[in-house]
Amino acid sequence: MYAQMVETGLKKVRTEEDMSLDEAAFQARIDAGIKIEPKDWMPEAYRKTLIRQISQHAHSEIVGQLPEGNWVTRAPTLQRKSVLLAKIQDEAGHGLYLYSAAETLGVSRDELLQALHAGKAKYSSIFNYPTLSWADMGAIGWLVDGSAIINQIPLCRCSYGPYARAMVRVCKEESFHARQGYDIMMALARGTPEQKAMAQDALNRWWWPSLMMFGPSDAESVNSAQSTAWRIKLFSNDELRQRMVDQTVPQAEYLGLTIPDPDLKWNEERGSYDFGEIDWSEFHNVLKGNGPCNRERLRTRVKAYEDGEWFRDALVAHADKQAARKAAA
Ligand code: FAQ
Repeated sequence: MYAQMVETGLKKVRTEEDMSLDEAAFQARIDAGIKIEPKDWMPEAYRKTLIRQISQHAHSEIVGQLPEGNWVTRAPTLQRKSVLLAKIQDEAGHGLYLYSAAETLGVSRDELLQALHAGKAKYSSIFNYPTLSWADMGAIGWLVDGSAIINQIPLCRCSYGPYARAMVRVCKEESFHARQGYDIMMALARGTPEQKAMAQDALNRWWWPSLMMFGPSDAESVNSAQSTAWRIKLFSNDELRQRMVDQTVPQAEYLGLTIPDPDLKWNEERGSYDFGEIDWSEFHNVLKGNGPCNRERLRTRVKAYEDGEWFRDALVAHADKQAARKAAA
């Protein structure tokens, strides 16, 4: 079945000649822009790729609550506190839609969580960095949610129906998140010299990790070619990263802040910014579990899961009781 493959960069993509009749029909539906739904036939590798990506995405949303959760009790005003709280609750909601979307592929939420808690499943590298000041709430909303939107808008048109539909609502909420982050940055940038310095420091620390969120360069992205053929990915990691830089530089200029990249330069010919080399050794180190907060994040998630066991048990007991009552009626 996997006899003939075509090399595309680092990744092997299945050609028409390799495909069974079912697989060729499946690929033709994807090429025609028809959504794949849970009960449709799909190649095992497509199912596995989606489970991998959607569950990593769900884990990112859930673990992603932790860096901001750190500042709920220290938000400077009641309004900032309620906005931040609402945003963090939205992230929990995103995790839940995404776990539900993954479950439509025949995997249970418990299995997915076990993989996360055992350190086997990935979540976004960005959430392994500490939040040292209130300005980090601004930088996360502006840069991290901003990057998430750029990555996720195309996913609203991806080939798998439940994932694409979940993304529509997620993207709407992410837009509010990015806006609230920029609003914090604006208040700080227009504040006292100390506040502006705090905003600059947050930008300095979050800029490069935000660029890393888009994943390895196209030349090193092992999953891109096949995911693109299956329309799980509509744009490459580098294309989306470039979009983020082009969109964000003018926003930084408006704030009067400096992007921490001496090589950043407008390229007249390309009509976009050239930017400096990303430190990929830092990215790989974070992925290996050695970022500044990896261990703390995982420990916190495992503890929250264990502490919530009584509540999950109560829900199941209640559901069982309801089902028994219905059956007896
Ligand atoms: N962190 O071959 P590729 C958010 C892994 S949500 C960790 O390019 P692919 C909202 C990748 O999994 C943020 N691992 O892989 C929020 C693969 O390893 P594997 C999450 C990364 O799948 C805001 C290996 O490297 N968003 O922020 C990362 O084609 C604020 C090779 O990479 C999504 O998950 C990374 N940054 O492309 C919440 C969006 N990058 O799995 C709270 C959906 C790569 O083979 C507060 N996901 N890796 O072992 C995607 O679009 C893709 O999965 C990519 C990676 C682009 C992340």
